[in-house]
Amino acid sequence: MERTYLMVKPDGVQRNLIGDIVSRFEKKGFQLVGAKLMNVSKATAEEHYAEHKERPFFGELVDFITSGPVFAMVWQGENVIATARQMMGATNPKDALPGTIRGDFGVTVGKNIIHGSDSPESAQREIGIFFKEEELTEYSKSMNDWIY
Ligand code: DAT
Ligand code: MG
Repeated sequence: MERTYLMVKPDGVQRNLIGDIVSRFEKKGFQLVGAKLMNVSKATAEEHYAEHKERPFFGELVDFITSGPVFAMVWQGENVIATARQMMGATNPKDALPGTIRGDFGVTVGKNIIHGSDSPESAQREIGIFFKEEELTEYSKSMNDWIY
């Protein structure tokens, strides 16, 4: 089953949005595999956002993601990577539709509430950056019979 890395960014944690965000993915029918509230080190932030290191906003991005605790999560389900991206909404909240997380809660691109992996390769890479194998749980949920 496909897995993705999702992270409530420091603005989402400070704004008490962890519960709402977790609830959306739960209600959708995805399964939580691992989660933790954590501080991100500068080195981890730079590794996570390595693809953006030449972009002018890279420094701000690293400063922001290390500015307070994040809520790191791994979710599992059919097409969870692409579906979670749709549920997050466009990168810039001004373009994100109502009903999406960024559309409902965000205003500016620099504080857009949530991160989500954008491909199977980035999901595998990002899960590996933030979680040890033993922090992820394999369990069956009877509710899955009513989802699949
Ligand atoms: P996403 O988070 O939707 O995958 P991304 O990978 O292109 O978007 O960029 C990573 C983060 O960098 C994004 O969530 C917010 C920030 N960012 C992107 N474009 C930006 C810009 N033009 N100015 C400031 N921050 C930006
Ligand atoms: Mg991205």
